[in-house]
Amino acid sequence: MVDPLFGIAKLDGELGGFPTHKSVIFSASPAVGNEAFGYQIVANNEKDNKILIFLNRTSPPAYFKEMEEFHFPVSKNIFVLDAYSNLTGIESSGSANVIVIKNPNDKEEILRTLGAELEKGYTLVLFDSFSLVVDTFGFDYAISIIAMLREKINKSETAAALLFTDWGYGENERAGLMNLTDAEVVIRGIEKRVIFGQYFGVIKCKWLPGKSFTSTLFKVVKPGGIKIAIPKILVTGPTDAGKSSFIHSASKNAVSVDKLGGTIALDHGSVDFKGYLADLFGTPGQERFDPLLKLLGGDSIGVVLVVDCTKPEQFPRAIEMLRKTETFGLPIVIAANKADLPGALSIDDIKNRLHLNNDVPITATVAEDLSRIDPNQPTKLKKSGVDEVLSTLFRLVIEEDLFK
Ligand SMILES: Nc1nc2c(ncn2[C@@H]2O[C@H](COP(=O)(O)OP(=O)(O)OP(=O)(O)O)[C@@H](O)[C@H]2O)c(=O)[nH]1
Ligand SMILES: [Mg+2]
Repeated sequence: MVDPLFGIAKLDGELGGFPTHKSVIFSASPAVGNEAFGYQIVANNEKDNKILIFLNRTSPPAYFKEMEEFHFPVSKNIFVLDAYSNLTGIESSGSANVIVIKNPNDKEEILRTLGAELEKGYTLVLFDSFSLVVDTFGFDYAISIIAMLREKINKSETAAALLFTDWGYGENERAGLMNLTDAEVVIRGIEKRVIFGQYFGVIKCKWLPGKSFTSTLFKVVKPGGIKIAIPKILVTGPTDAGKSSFIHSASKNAVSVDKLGGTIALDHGSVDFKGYLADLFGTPGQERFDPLLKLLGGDSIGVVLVVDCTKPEQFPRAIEMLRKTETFGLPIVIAANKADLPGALSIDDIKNRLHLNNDVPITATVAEDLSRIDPNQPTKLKKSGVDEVLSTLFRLVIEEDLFK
């Protein structure tokens, strides 16, 4: 077995993976779904872990169909304890990997069957859904299930995830339940008449006492699963530094409003990279468009400052643009672009001449505009450092807490 992961970089980073002997509850407000967290965890561990899904929310075939819609593999390492089918009268799939509860209303049978299964060497157990256990049988029974689960995972190499929808239960009962789990991740919607965004954040982790955590926007996409959503990254810098090229290199579907090779309005590109979805907005570089800078900078949550590393005379202009976009103070990464050209300055040289804080990351990049390369002509695509700039910036951005 390989230690389980959440399969969501932010959670794996903050919690150090999904340690065995631990239970993590995902509590979602009713308006947002939490099922995708289960699919994500299952999909990221099916290769190296033996997984048991306690399923009372839907039927095993419906569950696997949903996995396929995410393009997640359904392997023989995934077992389902089916506490659903016999409620509906629909026969369970009968597959070797499905263990059927004869009477899903019989809490003794559930406790007994689950207890027996938990002796069978599963390394990961998922409850989908634990709040349905509470709704059907009450808090006392749910607590007895967690107590049994804790006892079993304490003495075996098992980790457990519980999906929970928070239907406004009593504070004391809820707290009693949460206290029995090792970590709690809340999943919430940003609501204003409609839900226009979702975020999650760890609010408790017993194995990392004293550590503080931040909340993160996310999207659920099919195929793909849970992606960290970064709504707006600003890409700015002097004329011709390579901002439009950077955005085209970083994203598959970028568009630019250009005239005679220079940007006159903006660039936009969507990035799907390492579990992140981000929207990049590029500014023009020419001074005559400066009135646009503040507008384009608004609502950004991170900045890429692109400079041409053969043109230090433009560096004061780069700093002026940062000021005019009113983005000082946001996480920022410098793309020291055109690093392939003769006369490119060293990273240290650029740092000194830009007079920026020493801890601002700088990466040498080559970002030739791939969209301008004739697809019919054989050519060597030049691109380097672009992904590194993105991953550094994404890491800085998600360390900031948007919701505190
Ligand atoms: N050699 C080299 N050329 C580059 C690189 N990045 C961009 N270029 C070239 O530099 C020129 C300017 O690139 P753009 O991406 O249009 O620059 P920009 O910053 O968007 O320019 P404005 O929008 O006018 O401010 C183009 O001809 C690009 O092909 C690079 O890394 N190396
Ligand atoms: Mg441009």
